[in-house]
Amino acid sequence: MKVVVVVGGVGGARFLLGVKAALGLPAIGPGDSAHEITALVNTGDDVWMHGLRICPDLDTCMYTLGGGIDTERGWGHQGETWVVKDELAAYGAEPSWFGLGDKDVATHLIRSQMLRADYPLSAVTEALCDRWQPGVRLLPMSDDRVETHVVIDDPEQPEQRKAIHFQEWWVRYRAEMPAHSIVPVGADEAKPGPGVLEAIAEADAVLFAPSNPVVSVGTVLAVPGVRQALRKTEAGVVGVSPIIGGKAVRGMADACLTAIGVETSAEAVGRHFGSRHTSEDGLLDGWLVASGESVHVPGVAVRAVPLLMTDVAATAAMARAALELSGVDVD
Ligand code: FO1
Repeated sequence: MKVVVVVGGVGGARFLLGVKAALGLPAIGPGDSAHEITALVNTGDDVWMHGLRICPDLDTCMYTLGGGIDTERGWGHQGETWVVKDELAAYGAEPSWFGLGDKDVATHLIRSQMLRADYPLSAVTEALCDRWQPGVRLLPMSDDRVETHVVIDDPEQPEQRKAIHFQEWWVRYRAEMPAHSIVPVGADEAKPGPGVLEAIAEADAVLFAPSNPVVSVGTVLAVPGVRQALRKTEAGVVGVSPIIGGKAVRGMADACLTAIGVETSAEAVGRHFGSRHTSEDGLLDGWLVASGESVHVPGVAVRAVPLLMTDVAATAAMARAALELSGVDVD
């Protein structure tokens, strides 16, 4: 079976552990199975810092599925140290608010070196995954530069507005400054990465992980051609709500939803993605919401199941429910 999952960072990586388990693969590391899982990963969070290209969502998926992640933080290596970060701060090198881990620096050095040698991000990711063996194919949504910027009131001149990189809004300001708009800069000129459209066309099932519907799933959908491929594929397309009981499970999906004028509820997000069959730009056939919630999304089959990814078994049950809702039967 070919399963495609649209993912962002922490939530997406955790969901992929469950998709692997649901298909009989070990959650961590490679496994031999007739099933093929392809993750279409958001690259809008990517950023140049201290001369290094950082790809948070690709790295979070790679480390989580390869067994290197710090499960507490949800990003970066376990057993990480911060000597380089402290040395940079001693030089007064900005930004000092971003947590650059020593082990992480090795990943960024390899990636930055390869990018400077004109390898595309997809080839870089493949090379890095050679070591980590995530057991799923991690495809950047695009090899072209797309960076999510957030328009806020300028802290220095409140009556002015300014755009800052998503990482600054998210990490430095904890998304506490209201976002007037969220813009995937470069998306219009970006092309889908190698294999992205083919994976969607050949899929037996396409799932939207419970990632941030705006800056993660939304950014992947902003790459020209992706929405059309999703509307055309034979596969059932099923999303998993990242909102439970009107709250974002983690991260700041609520701050992002407010920025685009969508209410923070499973129903509003489901309607935001829309129905593939009864609207001309909708994407969903099915929408998985949390037990006990009564959600109606016109033209979309809604199912309520436990949605908290408390451990791999719970996540595998969610993944199985999503796959069933998409029309495939998981043995
Ligand atoms: N998130 C933080 O909240 N603080 C950090 O200092 C931080 C550093 C960092 C370094 C590398 C990396 O791959 C991710 C990092 N993240 C950090 C997480 C990242 O900002 C977010 O997880 C994603 O961008 C959102 O999906």
